Amino acid sequence: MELTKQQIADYHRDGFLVIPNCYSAEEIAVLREDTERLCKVDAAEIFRERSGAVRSIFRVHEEDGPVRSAAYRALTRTPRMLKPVMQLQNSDEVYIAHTKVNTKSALEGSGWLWHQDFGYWVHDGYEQNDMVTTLLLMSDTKEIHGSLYMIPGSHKLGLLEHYYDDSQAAYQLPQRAVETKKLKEIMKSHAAPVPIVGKAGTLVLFHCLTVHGSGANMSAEDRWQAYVTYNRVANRPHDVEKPRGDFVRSTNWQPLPVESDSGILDSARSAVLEES
Ligand SMILES: O=C(O)CCC(=O)C(=O)O
Repeated sequence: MELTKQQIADYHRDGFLVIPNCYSAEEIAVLREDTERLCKVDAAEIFRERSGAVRSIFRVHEEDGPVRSAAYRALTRTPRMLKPVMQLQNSDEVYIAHTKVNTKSALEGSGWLWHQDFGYWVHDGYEQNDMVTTLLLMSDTKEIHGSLYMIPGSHKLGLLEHYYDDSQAAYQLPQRAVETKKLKEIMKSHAAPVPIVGKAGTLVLFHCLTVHGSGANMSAEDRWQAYVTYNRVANRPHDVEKPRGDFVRSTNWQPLPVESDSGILDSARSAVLEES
């Protein structure tokens, strides 16, 4: 899949682009089954809500490690995901800076304060703030599920100041966030935040400076979403003091090959063969 000129223009105007019906129900079923398996693993790559419910599973795309997943690895290399990223990054040499699956659990899953992703990553040693994240909806998502919201055009504001907020009761780690006063100004001067809702299989691409956030899951259904952050190999991070772990700041900057669009389903067939 290649993005049209209009889609590229929309991405640059809004800081995000939503593409419904990108992955099939069969592909989503394979990814969901593997997510259920990963939720039972005990690993440092898994972050939890205070209640114990799984919140995020990082580093699902690598070949090694306790939360490796052939299905997610294949997803990150499907032409449907990788080619649009290459178009938006103006480069055929991209690698994965990190992956995570946010399993915002029914009634227990808490939110993310308004932030830009680069508000975190600026400390990781990247020179350029033009990274692209893909977001795949893996459950039918409505606002009540704690959908993500994006502020259209907010990526054009450049990097905003972020502070550390530890006021969130349900999740124990502090989050980086944009100050309330600044957010009010931004919300007054931009179009209303857009909820990222839709059917499972919807793909979203967003810029690392787009201001986004989400609320708690108020429904009785889990909200599952996979995030893959891509970076140009040329923009790999320089050394920093006390670098964050490989699960969130990958040092595997081998350029990714574009593989097959059948990769997710093939991974499930291979797993069945291995078991038999
Ligand atoms: O999954 C969500 O609701 C929000 C995730 C998010 O904003 C992030 O991980 O940066």
